[in-house]
Amino acid sequence: MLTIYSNAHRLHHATELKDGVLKPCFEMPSRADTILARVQAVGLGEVIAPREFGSASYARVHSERYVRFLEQAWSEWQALGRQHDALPLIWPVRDLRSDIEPVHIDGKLGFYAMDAGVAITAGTWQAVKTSADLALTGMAALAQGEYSAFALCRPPGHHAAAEYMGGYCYLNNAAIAAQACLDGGARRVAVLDVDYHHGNGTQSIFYDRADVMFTSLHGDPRHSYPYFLGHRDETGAGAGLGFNHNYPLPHGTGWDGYGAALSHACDAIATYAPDAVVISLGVDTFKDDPISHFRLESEDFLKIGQTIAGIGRPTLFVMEGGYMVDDIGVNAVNVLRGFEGQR
Ligand code: OKP
Ligand code: ZN
Repeated sequence: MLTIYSNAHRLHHATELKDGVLKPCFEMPSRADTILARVQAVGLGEVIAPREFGSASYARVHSERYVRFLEQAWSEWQALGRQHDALPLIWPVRDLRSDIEPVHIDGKLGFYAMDAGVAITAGTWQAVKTSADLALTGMAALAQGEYSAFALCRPPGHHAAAEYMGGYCYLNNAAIAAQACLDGGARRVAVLDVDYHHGNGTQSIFYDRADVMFTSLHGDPRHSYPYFLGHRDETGAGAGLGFNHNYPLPHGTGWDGYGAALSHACDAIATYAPDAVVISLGVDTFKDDPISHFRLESEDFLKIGQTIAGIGRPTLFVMEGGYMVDDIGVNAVNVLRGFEGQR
């Protein structure tokens, strides 16, 4: 399987507010390094650099003003003499207005952020746009006849929606790739999100559309981040009604519960008959993940890949979460090897 990778991810290493304290993000550069090392160790296939696509491709699923904000936030922050990571500190909850974009950077950060896990640093935009380019390059490879590809994205993307960032995510790499597939002439794309956390951003972007079916298996949002989306009764709206499927699962879920839900989800995706499948590949479902609560073993990730292969469609894997860095390479690449039939 082709892997698309860039060193640009290293330009982003930020702090997050966790347990009331600013700490280095669990989403750290060594994650991608470990996955790349495993890709090379097992000889998964060629590793190529991304092409540059540019903001117009990102603005197919994000608003132009949001993309502009991401691009300019660090220089606006720095212009005030600030040197630490740019983090939001006020949010437009319920009856505050969220229709007028603030001018001040402190207002803008809150306006465009869902949480305090998305710091912007000097290198963030370069890393973020390159991450989206990885997914777009992977989708371009499928368009040129590759049956599968692995975009080794970092930062991840699935919590980012049309106009907000959150949960370590800035641009929604999977959604940008899915949209590019449609723009290239496909009629239907399925996005399957197997990260531990609900893919709220991807769901939000495609919620009222029938040309992208979104399916997510994740920790029940009553107990797990992102808390405010990902319930079973969110089934789509308007033309998209019936094209959104959530499988919230309880803490402690192991292969029995997970495999059953995944098989059900993949059967529904096969029935949808998409031209291509995009997998939001998180491996934070692993038993030792430090911020998640499922109990998958490393071997179970092979079975995830095998089950996805059963859909029988060209497939782009887009890296999302997974924070047990020691095992993230084995677990992520196990999904890819399982998909390929453990060559
Ligand atoms: C990103 B991805 C829990 C804090 C949660 C945000 C988690 C973002 C996960 N104590 N922080 O979906 O892996
Ligand atoms: Zn996650």
